[in-house]
Amino acid sequence: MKRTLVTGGAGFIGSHLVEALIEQKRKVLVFDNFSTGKFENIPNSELVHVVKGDISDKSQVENLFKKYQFDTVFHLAAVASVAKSVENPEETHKTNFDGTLYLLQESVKQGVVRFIFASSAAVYGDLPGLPKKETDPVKPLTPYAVDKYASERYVINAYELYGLKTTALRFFNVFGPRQDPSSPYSGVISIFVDRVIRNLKGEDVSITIFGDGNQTRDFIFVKDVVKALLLVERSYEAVGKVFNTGTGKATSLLNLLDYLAKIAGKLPPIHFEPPRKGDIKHSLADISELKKIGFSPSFTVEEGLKLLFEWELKHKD
Ligand code: NAD
Ligand code: UD2
Repeated sequence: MKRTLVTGGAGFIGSHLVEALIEQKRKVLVFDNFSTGKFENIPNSELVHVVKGDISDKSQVENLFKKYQFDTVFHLAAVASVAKSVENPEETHKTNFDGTLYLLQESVKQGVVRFIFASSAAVYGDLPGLPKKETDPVKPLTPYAVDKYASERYVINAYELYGLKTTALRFFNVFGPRQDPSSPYSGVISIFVDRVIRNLKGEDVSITIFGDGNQTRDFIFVKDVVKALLLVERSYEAVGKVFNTGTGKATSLLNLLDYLAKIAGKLPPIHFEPPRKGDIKHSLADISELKKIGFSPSFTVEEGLKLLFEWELKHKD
């Protein structure tokens, strides 16, 4: 039986994908350098084999494909922090662009069946017009977004040029268990839930809202992202295409806090600060293309928040 490769499988989203693949009784290989991923994120199962390695090292990627045969490659490994990509564009480019190219080349050579790439809504930048359609113009504003967009084009073109059956998903704002709340640039939901729980446990913490709190995002629960990844893998219509991956619904930060107050019963003090430089006010996906091939999200933001809150309560000491 061939294995399914998950690059970045020790990370936030990757580890949820690995969990779902195990449920399908598939043999999984996680390739990860553990820069932000954690070993304990990976489900403990005899179906999972973990190889520590770096996608930006061409010979390591070549050796991986020499040693193992893959049916599908889910390529999620990346320096996922936009702030890091701005600080260190050369280093992050090696992972976020070169790494994608090496994986594509080896996948073509080996003849893998499907190649799915984790792109980002960041490719749209700050151009006006909502909700975003896949055919809308892009404006990648950071090294992270430029590398995602360039990788996406290489991924999609690999179908026409070499016959590799590829798909790219532009994830919007993903949230859920195992998202790291430790940086000020972590996903806002991971930060809010962390503060709410620490406050409940008696710590002296507060929540900061940059701007007026009316900014909106298309927050998607991580299990729905996994659902989309597995759906496009099975869909012939998804081959050679890019899909927005969100819920198609906008939620403001103030909405999030209302939900959390209901779920937790109590919120920490809230401070308002000026909007962050470069922040966009609204972001929203048009998901009609993904819907056409059978996608519908299973979780509302409120349901996802409740699950995340309960998970964090159990796992935070
Ligand atoms: P994450 O940081 O938790 O996961 C990334 C994983 O890649 C980590 O396990 C890390 O150790 C690994 N990695 C990094 N560089 C590597 C390298 N050179 N070689 C091997 N492994 C390497 O981030 P995440 O939020 O789970 O993101 C997963 C993917 O989804 C990324 O490609 C990210 O850009 C994309 N994405 C995420 C979001 C979001 O809201 N979280 C939004 C849009 C796109
Ligand atoms: C996401 C990405 C970012 C970049 C951007 C491109 C994440 C975590 N961030 O940023 O890297 O790709 O999309 O458009 O994937 N906020 C607060 N208080 C906090 C933290 C955040 O008010 O403690 C605000 C923040 O200023 C923003 C909103 O919450 O207005 C959402 O922030 P985010 O970083 O979760 O997501 P986003 O879409 O701004």
